[in-house]
Amino acid sequence: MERIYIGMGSNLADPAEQLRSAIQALAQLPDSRFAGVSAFYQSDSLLPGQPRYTNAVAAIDSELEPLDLLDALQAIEIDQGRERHERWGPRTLDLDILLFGDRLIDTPRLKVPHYHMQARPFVLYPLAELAPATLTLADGRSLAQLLAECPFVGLERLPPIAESNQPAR
Ligand code: A4P
Ligand code: MG
Repeated sequence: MERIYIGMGSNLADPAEQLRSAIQALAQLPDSRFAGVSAFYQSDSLLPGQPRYTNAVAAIDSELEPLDLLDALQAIEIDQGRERHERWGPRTLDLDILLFGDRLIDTPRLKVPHYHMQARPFVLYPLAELAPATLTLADGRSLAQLLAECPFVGLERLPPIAESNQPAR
């Protein structure tokens, strides 16, 4: 089993509901165990003119190979109505593999750690709810260092509603 962190984002069609559905789907992944989810966070889109995003990070422990997990995540995105028209376009659901154990993956379809995670508050702050501050990325920087360089600006942490983010058991 390897610990995998998955970044979730949505800015269309009731984003919080999209994330809750994604959590239920992640809890059903084969050969995997759901290990937790952060609070939900809202922030403006990095691209102007798009609706605000809701983001969260989930953790799973899995025996899936990275590309099999990517296939499964893309199937969940499509299942929830994701249409790819333009890069960075608005989306019902985006699932990014942030970290996969301590693997460094650099293939055409999959790059891990996820390329932009190190400077995005809407990734780092929810990740910090689940991962130890001593967690170290492939470039040697710890999560604590990345957080120190990434101010909590423009981010709104939504109050957790009693266990509503957790998958049904
Ligand atoms: N791919 C490569 N590595 C990975 C990985 N680690 N995890 C490939 C998942 N996929 C990975 O992804 C394009 C291709 O990346 C996939 O086919 C896969 O083979 P995509 O999801 O179709 O494209 P995208 O999401 O439009 O592009 P990208 O670069 O992933 O965009 P981002 O970085 O997700 O940015 N503002 C806020 N506040 N919150 C957001 O979540 N997100 C974006 C999109 C812009 N602004 C945002 C947010
Ligand atoms: Mg993506």
